Amino acid sequence: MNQKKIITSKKAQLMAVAVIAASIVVASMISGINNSQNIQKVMAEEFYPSGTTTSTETTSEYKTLSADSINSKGAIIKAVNPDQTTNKEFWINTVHFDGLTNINAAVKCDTCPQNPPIHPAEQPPVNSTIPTGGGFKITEPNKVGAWDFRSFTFSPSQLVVNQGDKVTLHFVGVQGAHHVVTVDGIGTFELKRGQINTVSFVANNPGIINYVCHVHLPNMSGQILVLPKVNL
Ligand SMILES: [Cu+2]
Repeated sequence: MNQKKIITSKKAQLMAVAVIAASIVVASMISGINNSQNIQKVMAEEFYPSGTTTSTETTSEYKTLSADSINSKGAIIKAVNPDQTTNKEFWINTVHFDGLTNINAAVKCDTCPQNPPIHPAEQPPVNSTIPTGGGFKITEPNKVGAWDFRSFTFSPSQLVVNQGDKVTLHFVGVQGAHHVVTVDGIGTFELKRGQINTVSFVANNPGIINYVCHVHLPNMSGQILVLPKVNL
């Protein structure tokens, strides 16, 4: 198992623009936010990240703001507790989706015996523009007219953590024989099918940390949104 562990106490400098972008994303994720509130207090309404929380004190991860911190829909607004840091652990699979053009998939070989298609293959799109970078692949129609379209992605590709959390990412090589993954500010590593490569770091700065696969751009990419702590 080719595992790396990268501990870093200082993340790449996240620019102010990233912080602003993060605030916008948070605001868009949460319904009913009163825009007049301090943007620093725009936090989750009973919102919890999708990763595994290893702390036993999950409820203290967020603090309920003062009694007047109720939005127009009556929801209680909570903010990241500045005194609480939590371990967050995520398993990120490398995935590709295949769009096959007939139900009984054809063999991708013109000289091989073919499975009889259950229905005729769809016609390939005319003048389809596919981004370069390796993340998309279209297989031309074979002798029975079958073709397919492939799209690579990370699953999950959107993560949310709190500033100060210790974040552990396990990248799992499932589909796609070979990936070269960079987690911004953390490092770059190769990932092959059957490997799990782990990186750990402390999310010191609010903002966005991107992770990408250089072999499958532009669609094999993800973001870690680091929510800012607030002074209550
Ligand atoms: Cu890849």
